[in-house]
This record gives sequence, structure tokens and C-alpha cells, in this order.
Amino acid sequence: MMLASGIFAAGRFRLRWGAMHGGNAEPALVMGIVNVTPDSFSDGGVHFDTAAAIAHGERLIAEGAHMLDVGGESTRPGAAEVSLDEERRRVLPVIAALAARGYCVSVDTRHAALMREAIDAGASIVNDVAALRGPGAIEVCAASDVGVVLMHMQGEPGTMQRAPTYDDVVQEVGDFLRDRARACEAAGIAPNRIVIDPGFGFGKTVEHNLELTRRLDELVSTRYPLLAGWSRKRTLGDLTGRQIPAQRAAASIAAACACVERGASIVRVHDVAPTVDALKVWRAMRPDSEYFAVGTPQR
Ligand code: 9MG
Repeated sequence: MMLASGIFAAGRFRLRWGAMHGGNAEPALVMGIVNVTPDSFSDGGVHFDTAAAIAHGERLIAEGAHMLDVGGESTRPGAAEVSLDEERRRVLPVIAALAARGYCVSVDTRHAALMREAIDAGASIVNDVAALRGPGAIEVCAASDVGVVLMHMQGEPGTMQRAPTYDDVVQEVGDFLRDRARACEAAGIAPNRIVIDPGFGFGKTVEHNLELTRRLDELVSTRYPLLAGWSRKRTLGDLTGRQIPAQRAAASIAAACACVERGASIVRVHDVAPTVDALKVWRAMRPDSEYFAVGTPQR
């Protein structure tokens, strides 16, 4: 498969990936995760403090992240709900500080009011696990120039893993994402601002997650770039036997590479430095790579 390429328009940023930019092309964009939650499933709340979260975001940028996703509500199955005020208190200072440093910052929220406030604080992307279905969400995004990530989820975070069911998971997830993207376009969001995401682990069994990954090219064939978020997820624990999320870095990187191989344009990850390294090596070893080809001068 040819490496996909394109540009994601997110606020004042134009984020490029793929084949068309010569030997130094980024094979995919890396979104680094900054969880500002005490109960986040994978970092155990180590970035809960505002200052620590800002420092963590800076570290991820230094490691090669192209954008940072800041979230204050854990969406892991069974996580405690937080009030909008608490979510606001957690994320807004972190977003403002990271955006002021010139970084491309995404807000991970389902609430339109917080989307608006995060955009005012400098966020360039809205990452919504509910795909902008909440009241007012699509309008807030359409009234700004942010990029949007539309994720598929069956059910609600508290209960979604009880009995997820599909006739054809790839077809159903694809139909949902196409519908949501069309709704965004109808509301005035330009196609180059829209990213779709199958939502690994959100109302999906191990088999569903694997089927979506194996057939990811069917979702990539929509004209929207695709974000893959496999990082440290439970299915990787089931596949490897690693019950501690922080020990799933190698599994997460393998999953990220598998998704980029099938055309994903963005990977959302906790472990930025090793993911960036892995993608560089994966890229250099592709049959269409120009890196160090025999008979060509090294760049
Ligand atoms: C917030 N969050 C947790 N997992 C995610 C995933 O896979 N994709 C997106 N877009 N957001 C996620």
C-alpha cells in the first residue's frame, strides 16, 4: 500500500504527513497524551497536578509529538464521572500554558461549554469521544477554525464494555463515522479539519478491535485522515498478558505501526519517544523509502 499523505488544518496549524514531502516526511503524526486525571487508566494519575501536566506536555513535544491531547475526564470503562467544573479546573490552565508555548493543543472533552473555553484558551483541536453528538458541540466547533477528531463509541464509558455487539463492526463503525463527518461538513466544518477514529476499546471486544485493525484500510478509504488510539489499551494486555498499562509500551508501538501500515495518519500515544523511533525505522524499511537507497546520495 502507498503511504498516505495529507494536511490536517487545526486552528493556525497545518499538520502534514506522508509520502509527498520527500525523504524527511513524517510517516504519521504523533499525538501525545496528557491526562490530567487522578484515575486515568494508564498513568495512575501521575500527571494530575497542573505543573506536572505542563512539564509532561513539554517533554512529549521534546520527544517528537506533533500535538498534545489534554483531557480531564477519564473515559476508561467504569471510571468515575467528574463535574464540568472539575474538568474545567483540570484542563484549562494546562491548555493555556501549553498553547502559549506555541504547541498544537487538543482538548479531549465531550462538553460543548468546555470546548468553547478550551478554544478561547488556545486549543487548536477538539477530540471528542462522542463525535460531537452532544448538545451544541458541532456548533461550537463550526464557529471556530479548530480541527475535530470524531471517534466511534458504542454505548457510554461507564457501561460500554458489558456486551458490545455488531453484525459487521467495520461496516457499522465506518457508516457512523461517515455520517458524523457529513454532519460536520453540513454545519460548515471544512473536510481538511476533520479526522475520524474507530475508537479502539470503546464498546468493542478484543475481536472487534482486531477486526477493525486488520480491515483499517476500509475506513481509510473515506477521504478523511484516520487517528488510531491503541496506546496501552486493555486488548493489548489481553494479547500480551501484561496487566499493568505502563508495561504495554512495546505492544502499543507494534499496534501503532500496524495502523500506520494500513493508512492511519495520526497515532495517539503515551510513549512518544519510542513510537517516533519505531515509525522512523518502519518508514526507512518500506519498499518505497528513499532513505539510504543504494546509489543515491545520503541526505
Ligand atoms: C480520549 N481517548 C481515549 N482513547 C482514545 C482514542 O482511542 N481515540 C481518541 N480520539 N480519544 C481517545
